[in-house]
Formats: sequence, C-alpha cells, structure tokens
Amino acid sequence: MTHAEAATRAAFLRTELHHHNRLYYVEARPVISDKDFDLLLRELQEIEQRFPDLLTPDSPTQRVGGAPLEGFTQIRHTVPMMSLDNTYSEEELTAFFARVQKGLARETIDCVIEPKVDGVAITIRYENGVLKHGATRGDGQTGDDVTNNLKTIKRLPLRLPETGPQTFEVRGEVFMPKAGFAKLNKEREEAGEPLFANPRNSTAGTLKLLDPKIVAKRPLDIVFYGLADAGGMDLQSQTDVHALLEAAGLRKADLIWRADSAEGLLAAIRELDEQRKSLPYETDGAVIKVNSFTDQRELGVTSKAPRWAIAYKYQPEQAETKLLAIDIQVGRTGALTPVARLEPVFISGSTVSNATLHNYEEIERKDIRVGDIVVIEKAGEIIPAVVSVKKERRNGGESAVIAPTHCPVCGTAVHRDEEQVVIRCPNPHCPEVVKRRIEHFVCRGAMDISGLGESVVAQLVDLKLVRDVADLYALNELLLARLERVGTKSIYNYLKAIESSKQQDPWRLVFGLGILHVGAGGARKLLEHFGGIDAIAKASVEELVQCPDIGEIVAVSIHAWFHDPVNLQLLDRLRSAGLNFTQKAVTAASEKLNGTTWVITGTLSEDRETIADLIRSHGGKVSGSVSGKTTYLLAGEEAGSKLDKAKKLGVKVLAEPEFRAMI
Ligand code: 0OX
Repeated sequence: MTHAEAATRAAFLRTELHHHNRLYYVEARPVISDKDFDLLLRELQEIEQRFPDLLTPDSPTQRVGGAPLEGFTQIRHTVPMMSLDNTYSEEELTAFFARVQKGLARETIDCVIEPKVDGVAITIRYENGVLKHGATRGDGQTGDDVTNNLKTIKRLPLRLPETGPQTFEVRGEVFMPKAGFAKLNKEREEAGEPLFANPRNSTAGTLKLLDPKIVAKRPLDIVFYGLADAGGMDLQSQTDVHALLEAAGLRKADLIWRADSAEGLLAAIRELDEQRKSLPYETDGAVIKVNSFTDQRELGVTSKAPRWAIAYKYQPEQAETKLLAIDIQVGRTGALTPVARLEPVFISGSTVSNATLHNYEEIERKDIRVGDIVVIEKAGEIIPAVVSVKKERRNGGESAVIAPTHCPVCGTAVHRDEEQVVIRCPNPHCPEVVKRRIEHFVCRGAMDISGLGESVVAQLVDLKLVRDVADLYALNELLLARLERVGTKSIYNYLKAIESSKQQDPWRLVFGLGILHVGAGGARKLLEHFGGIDAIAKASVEELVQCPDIGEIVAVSIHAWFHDPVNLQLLDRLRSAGLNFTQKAVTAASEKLNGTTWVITGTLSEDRETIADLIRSHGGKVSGSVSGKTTYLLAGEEAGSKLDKAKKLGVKVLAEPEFRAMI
C-alpha cells in the first residue's frame, strides 16, 4: 500500500466509523454488527501504525486512549465557567423569579427548567466539526485538559455530522449512569477494592486518572446544557441552544420544561422531582434559566454566578437518630470497615438501622462519637450514610471512636495501606477473614455451591471443620453431622453441591480464590487467554499484561498470589480434590442464536453466567447493557431499569420459558 492509497483508505475508514458510531450511540439504530465495526477499526489502527502521520486527533482509534500522562496541562477558558447560585426552598425560588421580574421590569418571563445532573462540569470545543479539546471547570478561569479521558466517552462525537454546526464551544456534565455506577462498585467489591461513595465522586475520580486506558473501562457518559461560544451563529435563547445540540448530535437533558410564571416554575420542579427517579443519572436539583439571551444580558452576572439562572436543590431525604455503636466489619481482604449501628429510623420508604461510615479517617474528620445524635441521608441508589453530627445535642456522655490497632476478632496488629485510609487485619487465618473468603468462594457468581449460606459457613469455621476453601472438599456426613440445626437431607444436599462444583469452569475457581483486583470478568479473560490455571500460575507480569483487560496493578497482584507458597499448596489440594483446572473448549450446542445479542436482567432459574454460557453455546452474544444493538432482553423477576430501557428502545423482551423454547 502506498502512502497515498493509505491516506485515502484511512479517510474513508474514519468517515465510516464516525457514521456508525453516530448511528449506534446517538440514533440507536446500528446497521452493522459489532464484529464488522471492529474489523474497520482494526484496519484503521493498522494503517495508522504503518503511517503514523495519518493519525488524526479525531480518529475513532483514539477513543481507548494513548499513553498515560505525567499530569494534566491547563486550559484557560475563553469564557469563564461560572457556578450557579443555589436555592433550597420554594420561597427562595419565588424570590428569584421576583428579582428577575424586577430586573426586566416585566411580569411574564419565559424560563427553561432542566434537571441538574450530579456529575462533573466540563467544556468542550469543536473546530471545523472536530473535537479540539475538553477541560474541567478548575477555578472557573483555568481547568485541566482532560481531552484524552473525554475521548473515551463513546457518546461524545469526535467529529460532528456535516449537516450541523461545526465550530463552537459547549458546556455539559460528565456523569456515571446509575446502573454503570452500581456495576462498577459491585466489580470493585468482588475484586476486593474500596467502593466509591456515589456516582459524582467516581466520575470526578475517573476524570482525574492519568491513564485513559483505565478511564475507557469506566462507564462515563455525558449530557450538554450550554454554550460558551456560538462560533458566529445567531442564537437567541436557551431553546436555540437545545436545537443546536440536537443538530450537532450532542445529547441534551431528557426532560425539559418551559414556564413563564412563579407558579409555572413550582409546578415544573415538582413534576421533575416525581420523574427524576426514572432518569439514568443522579440529579440533585433543577436548573432554572431565563430563556432569552437579550434578557440574560440585561440581567448580567455577579462575580461568580449569572443572575439569570439558579439551581433549585431537592432535599436528599435526611433523618436524625442516635448512634448506638460502631461495629467493625471484617472483609474478605481483611479490610476493617466501621459500620454505624443506629436506633432504627424510617427514611425514603424503609427502616434504616445501619449506615456506612466508609473509614476511620472520616469518623475523625466529622468528629462522630458513640451516643451522638447523627444526621443520616439516603439519596438515590446510595446506601445510607452518616452526614453530620448534632454537636449541640451532646450531653457529655458520648464516647470518642478510636481506630482499632488490633483486629477485633483475632487480635493481630493491624496494617494500614499507603494512604493510611484502609486498615486491614493481615492474618490470613483470622476466622472472620476465612468466613468471608469461603462465603465468596461458594457464592452464586463463583463456585455456586448452593445451600452453604452465612450461618453454615460460620459454623464450619467456628467448629474448625474448615480453615480454607480446600477443606470444603474433605467434608463428609460424619463431620457435617456436628452442625447445629442441620438435618440429614441438608447434609446430603451440601455434599452433592460440593461434589458437583468440582466440574465448574476454572474461571469460577480463579474468581472464587479471591485474588485482590480479580473480579469475575478478569477471571474469565485470564482463562480465555491462558487456557488453564497452571499457565496463569507460570506467567510473568509481562505475560499477564498481554491478557486483555489485565493492567499492571492486577498483573502484579495475580503474580504475587501464585508465588505465595501457602497459595500453591492450596491449589495442589484443590487439584487433588478433582477440581477442574483447564478450560474446556466450548463446543457449540447449536447455531440457533447466531447473530443475536442478548442482555440478561432480573432473577432467573440459574445464575446469570450459566445462562450467558448457554446463550453463547448456541451462537448468541451477551452484552451488559441494553442498546440499539440488543436483539433480546431476557427478563427474570424483579427486572429493573434495563427492562424500562428495552421497552423504550423497542427491544423484544423474553421471559425464561420463551428463551428455553428457542434453544
Ligand atoms: C447541570 C447544569 C449545570 C451553567 C452556568 C450558568 C447556567 N448540572 O445539569 N449548569 C447549567 O447551566 C448553568 N445547567 C445545567 N443543566
């Protein structure tokens, strides 16, 4: 291929890929398969590798990010990124409207009401249809250049459709969808990593990462709401901004109201409060904007915020209750997490008697003491948290909380991580750590040994019948007969479930071993790449990072695990017990589901991975989220937001019996 031929082909591939990206992410009506898309992308990557001068900043290959950065460069905003004044009551909102009426010397004022997305504000510049750069707010005048991280957001066009506007600067909010946030935290929990407190923190933390490859794995998304530079276009109002966003294929808010009186504003914010629970992102309020730009100019700005806009913040549900005690939860990795035990209190539709305190540093920062009256909050999908202390209600009987120096269960001196935030019990034989490890090993997503619930595991460990996961395979009727409140039938069932777990796929075993940073997805990838556990055990860190989705930190953790003599002995015992160490070649059961993409949701008769394997064995593909590419949503009981989305996109929904009938 000559340079000229390569240039022509690369230009063609870029246009094609942009077109298909838009069909997929903006219009939700893809016309080619994922595989064909990947083939085009790979061809472009190969050309760019051979002829590096043909690599353009807007190339679709740039989404997964280049090399990690040392730090972010700064971008000076052409128009300052202002913040918003907040109001917390309907009276304050009415007062805002009265100020606007007075300022404009008119009764009726056309206003726009948008949801206030709880994410991270960013500004993005397009020039001649190409994404030039994107930055965070920073101090309002200068922000971090996070272009490479933003480019990983699939919904963000790197190039705009030629039919729309080409040069302008837009403002919006990067966020982590509720579902993506829940999934990320679940994966982090499974991999033994600290959880994010809420979607906004995880978005901010993700945008600050210097390695775009890690950012690309996080489910970030974006929504736009403003314009900083119209690039010479004649726009007259916020409604015109919405139309511009539409024409440029940039996502705007899903719900937008218009009102021209204080009563109208109040009605809109009340309606939004009702509907915001169904939005895919967290919202903490409404943003009210005077619609006309002439009116906006007339009203002007204060030193930090416009006078023509205001945020109305919804009260997250809060309640006051007494902090009875702080218990220490011992996790699978030995992490000691403080948990608040509360006098039960009703909040957001349920009774709460426990709340997270995240870590001891937070207890100290908020000066939380046992016996305090505390304020707890439950916002959106988030687990209840202690937000503050009513210090004025102290009577002197409260006691300070001291971070443990020794594990409350086994008494071993604790270990603090480098940042001094996570406190761990380093004793691998600590009975609580052992219980958590065994609970993880037997859980549905790992070895799926049904029946072995928390109480049975606790008894097995307390009676010293089981000290590690390999001991499960040495259990027999005689030993199990020592368990309390367990009949012969249950004993038979436990032994049967333990026996059949020996046939489980080896990725389940690798996941079940609880290696730090290795979740179910990572374990699957390892087995697909290496074919067996012995090959993983022998791999060097360099070889491990060759496996898709395995980064340096994970590779080091895997390598260390397989080089610990205690773990190698455990593996030998598991092998002798007859567990499956090599990946069986997947034999196709049929081709009945060829060309179909499935999403699984809700509770089904078997765990999701088993059903997913079944779909794959019949030629189908399984994806984690519903999109225009989904052929079927397989919905079990208590299906949630995925079902709503499938209905919205017109994706066919099947119940389990219909699915079974198909195969
Ligand atoms: C949001 C949001 C934030 C920006 C400065 C003047 C108007 N978080 O969803 N800000 C704005 O607009 C402000 N609109 C929004 N929807």
